[in-house]
Amino acid sequence: MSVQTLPSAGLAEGSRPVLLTDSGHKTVNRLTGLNIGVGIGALTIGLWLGVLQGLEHAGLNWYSYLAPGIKTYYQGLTIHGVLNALTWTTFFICGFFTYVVANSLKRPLRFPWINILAFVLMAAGLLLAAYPLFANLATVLYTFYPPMLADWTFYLGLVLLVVGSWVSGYGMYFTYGAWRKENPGTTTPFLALGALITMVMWQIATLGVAAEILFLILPSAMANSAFLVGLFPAIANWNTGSDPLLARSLFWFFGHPLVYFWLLPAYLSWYGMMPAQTGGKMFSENLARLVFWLFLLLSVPVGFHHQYADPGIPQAWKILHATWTMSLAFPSLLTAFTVIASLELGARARGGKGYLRWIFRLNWGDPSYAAQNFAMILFAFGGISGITNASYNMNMVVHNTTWLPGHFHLTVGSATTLTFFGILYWLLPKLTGKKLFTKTLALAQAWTWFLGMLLFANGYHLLGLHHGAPRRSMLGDAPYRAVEWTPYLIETVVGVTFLFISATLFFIVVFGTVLSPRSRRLAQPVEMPVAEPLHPGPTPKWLDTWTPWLAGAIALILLSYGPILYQLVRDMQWIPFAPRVW
Ligand code: HAS
Ligand code: CU
Repeated sequence: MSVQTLPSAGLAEGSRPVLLTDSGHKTVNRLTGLNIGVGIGALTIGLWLGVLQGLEHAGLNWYSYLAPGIKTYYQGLTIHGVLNALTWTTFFICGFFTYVVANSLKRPLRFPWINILAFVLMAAGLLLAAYPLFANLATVLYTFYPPMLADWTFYLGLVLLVVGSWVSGYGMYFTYGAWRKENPGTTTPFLALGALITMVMWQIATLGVAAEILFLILPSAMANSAFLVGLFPAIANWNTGSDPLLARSLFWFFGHPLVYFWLLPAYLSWYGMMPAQTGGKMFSENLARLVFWLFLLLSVPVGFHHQYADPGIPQAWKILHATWTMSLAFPSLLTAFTVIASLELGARARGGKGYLRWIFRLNWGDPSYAAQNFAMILFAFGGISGITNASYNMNMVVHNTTWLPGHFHLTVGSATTLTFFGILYWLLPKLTGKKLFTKTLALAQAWTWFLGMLLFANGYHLLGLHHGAPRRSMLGDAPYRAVEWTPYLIETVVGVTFLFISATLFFIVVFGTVLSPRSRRLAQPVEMPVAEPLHPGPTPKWLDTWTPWLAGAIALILLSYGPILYQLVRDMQWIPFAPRVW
């Protein structure tokens, strides 16, 4: 049995050294595998529906042949959004972070049952939400704006998914608390710190959607259920309608930091792991810590940049949120420069020369590395379109056009998802103890995703910008379709074809690895890549202290949301939910 001990330095008096034993590893690995396995299952269906949407936009409405259970484009679109954007990401992140926290603190989970409970809650939530989605009882898109109303099981499923992810975070906080007690005065390892900050930010962010669902939607949804009213007649009175503006505001209180919940695990890997995969070092570990703290501080109070076009939110609040949004681009710009510097260190150590020629010396032959580097390049474009969205007057041009799906396929669909694929290309061999099924196909997967997303997103961006083609709409044979759209739609369909090939390669690599025979066991176990800092040195106390950052985050939220939410609640206008529109 292999046993690792923590360095004894810094052990609290009276506390015992904690061993990360084989069994501790096993629990963490199993939990990680379970979470990621469910995430990949959701992604499989979600990606398939994405392909069908792409085909529909090219005039090939093939749902009835290729997804017979799916009745309409909009049902497919809802399932695509919920499974890819909400489910794949949340399961992957909870699994990955459980792994990162335990391995970075070199400590077993403090209370493994909490993380097991978290998984059970999330899986139950997913099953519950899947029923109305596939039964066409919840075709309300992944943003589920009132006054559309889905079956109550959809909302309850989402609540369980979110609560499960909170519980997963609690498992991590307890583990951190135990580590902290055993290691007073020791700086929190960067990887664990980044994961914990992300989970705390998520905890705050999800309060918005929890309030929205629990107070403004779920009671009416339950009152609309003949089954529930039959059981408990009194709840029929709960059908009070909703206030769409307040509901949207609470949704976007959550909806924007949601995108950083997707992005920060990728940043964690870009900062703290990727440099090690190309022989580099962290250009500045302290700066990486600062970036994560800035995200805790600024991720939430910016939600109105999704509501620039909403009447009822006074301009001043939109401008305030626009200002914070621009500040929030700053830590991403810091990331761009410092991560590239960390990678350049590696390329030069591998013999790279010149101003730009060193780029060829990066570890492009390793699928795990290449996938993540492609994700970064795509994110440079996605980030620029994000800043365009955030600029109030330019938003008026692109809002609700296909520019938006262009933007978010470069961000959540690339920066996040392609990075997660890259992470899987080392994590999967680590978890299974087997070699990656085929390195060549994994590399081809990364290339095809990169090319596919470039074409797909470019076509969508330009179609939205030049022609105002609407998002969330069938475009294939829409009466408002113009001939000028055709070249862009062809470009996107070529992109979708690449993406389809890429997704197929991904599943071949994943299932091939998991199902491959024991003879493919690795001689040496894979280790989690951990980048060393270029200048190891003491970390300033303020970069390893929660109180000022948390207090700052709460103060900014109160300032940027407090008065306006008070006003929206005070002036609430209940309107009845719409009859089913699908
Ligand atoms: Fe966004 C809408 C603004 C980032 C996701 N966004 C969305 C929606 C989604 C989404 C899903 O202000 C649609 C929601 C819906 O359904 O309605 N977004 C921003 C801004 C940023 C941003 C300012 N978004 C993201 C990320 C997402 C995401 C990250 C997911 C993961 N977004 C908006 C706005 C809207 C919006 C408005 C509403 C629009 C509307 O009208 O409805 C910023 O965080 C972006 C900052 C990023 C950068 C880029 C840094 C670059 C890096 C890589 C460098 C690498 C290089 C390559 C150069 C400034 C870190 C190196 C190469 C080598 C070889 C070494
Ligand atoms: Cu946003």
